[in-house]
Amino acid sequence: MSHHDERTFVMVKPDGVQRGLIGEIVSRFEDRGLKMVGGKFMQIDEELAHEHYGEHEGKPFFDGLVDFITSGPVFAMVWEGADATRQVRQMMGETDPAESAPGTIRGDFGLDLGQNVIHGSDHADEGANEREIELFFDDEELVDWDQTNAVWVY
Ligand code: RTP
Ligand code: MG
Repeated sequence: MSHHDERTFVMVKPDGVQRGLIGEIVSRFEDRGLKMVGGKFMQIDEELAHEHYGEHEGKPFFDGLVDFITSGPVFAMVWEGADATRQVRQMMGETDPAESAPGTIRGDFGLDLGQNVIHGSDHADEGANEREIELFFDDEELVDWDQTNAVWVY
């Protein structure tokens, strides 16, 4: 991992899994030159949902958000690359798909504020990427590897 590289947490939400968008979303990050260092298909339980979305506890949409994120399996991932957290957020688009530019993941596939297909660590929230990676993955689930032909990245 070179010095400017970082890791970020990304997750295909239950609506994205239901609609068969895992491959499409993984492809977009691969095409961008980011490197996957962890990935697992899993079911989020109530406790993990509360921890993951703890910053939103008490907000009117919180209960619905927990119900949604626990409604079916997700595909959790860790991606590595230069400025990865911000890169991923740019590729995701805005929280509301209707506000997201065409070409972004939410702009192309998101249905509404709830069913917005993907989660990525917030780059404006210092350390959110590391916290979320730790919450979802054990150290031994993350793989260090060299992408030797990645000279074309970005
Ligand atoms: P996420 O955490 O899921 O990646 O989404 P985000 O950073 O773009 O947005 P955030 O503010 O963290 O909100 C988390 C999720 O809560 C739902 N939401 N609903 N009804 C509302 O006003 C509202 N605001 C947010 C969205 O599904 C959002 O992804
Ligand atoms: Mg967020």
